[in-house]
Amino acid sequence: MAKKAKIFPIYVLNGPNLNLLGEREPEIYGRTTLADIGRMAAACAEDHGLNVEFRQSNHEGALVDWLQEARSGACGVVLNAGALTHTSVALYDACKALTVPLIEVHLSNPHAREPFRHHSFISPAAKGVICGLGVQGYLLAIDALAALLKESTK
Ligand code: CA2
Repeated sequence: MAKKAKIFPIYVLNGPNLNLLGEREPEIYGRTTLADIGRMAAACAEDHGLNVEFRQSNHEGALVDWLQEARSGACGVVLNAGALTHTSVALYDACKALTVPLIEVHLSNPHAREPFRHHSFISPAAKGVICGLGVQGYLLAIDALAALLKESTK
């Protein structure tokens, strides 16, 4: 019998303070919690026959470790690096080293906010960037990765 190829999960990685979603600043980030987003992401991936590995850390090094892990353990990455987006060369290097497609996501639109949020160290390493669409952005990113994966396995 022919062996079925293993499909790795989509890593959905979240950076500092995103664990506070739904608790503070609902006017900017909405009322949905990160756990809610995790459940919605899992359901969206399942519709595509995929799984997600959904994680959050307040620590830059943990995110670097997970991005390195994704090189051999993920079929794609959705990254909301939080404020590290605007500061982290280490995350830029880890994103550049990815061997799978990366979609950068932000709940808010950083370009419509303070000037220090206008630059992203992630964007140059990303296949695409989605911002300002709230939780929907995560789901659109999963849809996009599913389409890319389908295209690459044709
Ligand atoms: O809009 C986004 O998704 C951001 O990545 C969120 C980051 C911010 O630094 C980026 O510029 C844009 C902040 C995440 C902190 O989230 C909180 C949620 C609730 C209460 C306080 C912070």
